[in-house]
Amino acid sequence: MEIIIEGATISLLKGDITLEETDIIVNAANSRLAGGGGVDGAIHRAGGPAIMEECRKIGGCPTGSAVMTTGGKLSARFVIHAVGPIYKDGLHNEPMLLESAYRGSLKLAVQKGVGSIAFPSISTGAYGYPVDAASKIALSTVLDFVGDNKGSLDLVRFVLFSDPDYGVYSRTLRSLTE
Ligand code: AR6
Repeated sequence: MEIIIEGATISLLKGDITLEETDIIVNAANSRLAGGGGVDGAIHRAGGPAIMEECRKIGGCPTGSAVMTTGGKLSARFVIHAVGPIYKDGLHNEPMLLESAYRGSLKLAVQKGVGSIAFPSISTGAYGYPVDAASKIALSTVLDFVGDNKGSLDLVRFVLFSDPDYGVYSRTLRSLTE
């Protein structure tokens, strides 16, 4: 599914984000930038050790923030490591922290002057954020950002790892743009 807003394409795909050819792919990292399972494990495996070397130098990243490294062997030139919240009950600042992880990533991409960025569904795997609520935050943050930063990004893509997640993101995008 794809829509164009203010000249920027917002696209949803089902697939493996490590294969994306956008300038940047975003990793759902932890605050120690220590690597792990899920999309984090997949990105480090596919991108090779150069990514972890830079993560070690950076040292860490607070929840709700994002940092950038090389893309190593990936097609993407850069990886943004965004740290989403661990979901408890929705009453511990989780929505604000998730929005801030997305917004911080988008700002870094614009600062770098690149045109395209791909996100996974941050926090909805090991960190337990309900995907419906997370999709609303993810997509509304992106839509707000491209509206406020016209001409800065050509393509913002979400790469969803399952059919159900793709379905949820599609419904949310439709409901936010109708
Ligand atoms: N491409 C796209 N999406 C993927 C891929 C992939 N190759 N692999 C998994 N996903 P998670 P989190 C989806 O757990 O919830 C790690 O250990 C997955 O199905 O990767 O933010 C980190 O080190 C889910 O929809 O990230 C942290 O400690 C989404 O990516 C912690 O997990 C996010 O799931 C972060 O947890």
